[in-house]
Amino acid sequence: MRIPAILAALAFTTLAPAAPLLAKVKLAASTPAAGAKAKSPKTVTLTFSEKVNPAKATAAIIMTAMPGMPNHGEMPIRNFTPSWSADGKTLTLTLKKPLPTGTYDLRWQAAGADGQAMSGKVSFDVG
Ligand SMILES: [Cu+2]
Repeated sequence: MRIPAILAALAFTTLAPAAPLLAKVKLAASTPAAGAKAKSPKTVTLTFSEKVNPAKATAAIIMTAMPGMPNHGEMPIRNFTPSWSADGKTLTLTLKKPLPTGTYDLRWQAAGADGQAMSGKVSFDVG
């Protein structure tokens, strides 16, 4: 069951205190948000809790399901261009074509000031 895990993740994000110095980097926000249903997004963003090292950051958009395909498997979406905000906290993935209807995992890895690579994922739907 996925919804309680998503709610727990949201609660954690909301209740987490301000990051102390050299805290592990974590995801502060994303668009689409975890559990959201988006309409044909053409950009996907990840905002981290602190400035991250762009050279050590990765992001992948994986389509995990789509209507009418029971055994879809994992399908990486590669037609995007990454760019960073001036403050180094937000990564924007600009897609050449809007995401089609389906279910997606947005997987990330990033390291902040402490150099430790952290990772996570955001699951959302498009339709
Ligand atoms: Cu697909």
